[in-house]
Amino acid sequence: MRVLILGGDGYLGWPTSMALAARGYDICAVDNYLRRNIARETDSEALMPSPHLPSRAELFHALHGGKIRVEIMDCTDYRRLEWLVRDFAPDAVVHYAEQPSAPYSMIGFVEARRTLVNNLEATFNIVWAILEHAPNCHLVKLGTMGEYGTPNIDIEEGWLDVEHNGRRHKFLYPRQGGSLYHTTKVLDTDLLWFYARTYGLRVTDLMQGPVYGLDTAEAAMDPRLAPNFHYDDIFGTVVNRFLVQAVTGVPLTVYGRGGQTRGYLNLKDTLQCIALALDNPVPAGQLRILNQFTEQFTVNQLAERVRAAGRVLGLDVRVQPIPNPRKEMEEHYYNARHSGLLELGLQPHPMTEQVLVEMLGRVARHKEVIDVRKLLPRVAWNKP
Ligand code: USQ
Repeated sequence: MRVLILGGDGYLGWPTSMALAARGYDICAVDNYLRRNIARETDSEALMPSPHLPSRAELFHALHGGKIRVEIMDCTDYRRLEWLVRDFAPDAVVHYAEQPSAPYSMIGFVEARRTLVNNLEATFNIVWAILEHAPNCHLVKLGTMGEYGTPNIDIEEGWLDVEHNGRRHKFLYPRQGGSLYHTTKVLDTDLLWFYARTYGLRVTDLMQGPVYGLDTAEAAMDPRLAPNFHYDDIFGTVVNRFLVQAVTGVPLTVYGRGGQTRGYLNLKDTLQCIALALDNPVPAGQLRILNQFTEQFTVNQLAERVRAAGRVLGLDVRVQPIPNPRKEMEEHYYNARHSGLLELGLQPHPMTEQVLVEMLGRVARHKEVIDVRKLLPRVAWNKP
């Protein structure tokens, strides 16, 4: 299979590129280093340095033998993107090429517009490049569980049967993103559904929860192949932040009451989900939505897990709730269906104490370069 990976330098894009190349697929990884640039601009650099994409691809080739073609280009440049789709002729595209940080999208006008323009244009352009140059291609797009928000009813997988005045119709499940970033993903889904039902595009939209982990079969070959690990308030997700706080003795920053429930998954499971989506393409004209997470728990429960794992390593982990910089529900009902990927064959790797202990150990090896000033939130929602 020939797979074009947009956003191939990212936390998910790079491990995905290696994992699919290791399966023998022809891979082309595309990136414009947007995340690296924003990280530099906002003083949010990753904990461990990672070489640029061509160097990582060369290293992977030297150690594994698998080949990853690299194109450094911007997916919002339609002429270059359509040239690449014509030239590479993909069977599938995995689309991660989005500004992925919710806090970044809430800093102010410039950051909100950059998020909106990048995310919507990248999605719009890849849709058109496929329609014009590779119409049978399967588009596998990374969405987010955050598209649904935290409604007071069960969350279905993408669609909801609605009965109204005695008649029934199936609609996209109602969505309400909690940040401008999450809202761009809602808009992406609407675009994809329009192009699927109107032009016959085939799409899988994966609604993913926060991902954790550094450990993949290919990344284990050399530390320079590891996925990037951010712990700051812009790119660091709550799991990474709590691990770094535990190692440095900074109290875990639970935002508000800590009852925020999310669906989490191991990076190894993201790689499985992508492979399962690719190996089971959808017919033309279909938008398949799958909820991509394996376990759901609250921020308080996560803090307790990290505290328990810290005890194993002799760390005295403290928890200190702080005022919530975000506008979100802190206690709420949450029950999201996630059977689609299990039915396709996903074998979950749960967040065991052992998994957390291993991650704490990895982080501890870089303790001396951790900058604790990056640990407190700098971005508040609702402050234009
Ligand atoms: N949180 C804390 N303390 C912290 C950091 C976060 O309590 O120090 C809380 C947040 O308030 C939120 C929850 O933890 O309720 C998750 O926050 P997060 O920063 O881990 O995740 P989020 O901003 O939602 O974004 C991340 C990824 C994004 C992906 C999303 C999936 O950055 O790309 O789409 O997870 S989801 O959360 O399901 O929308």
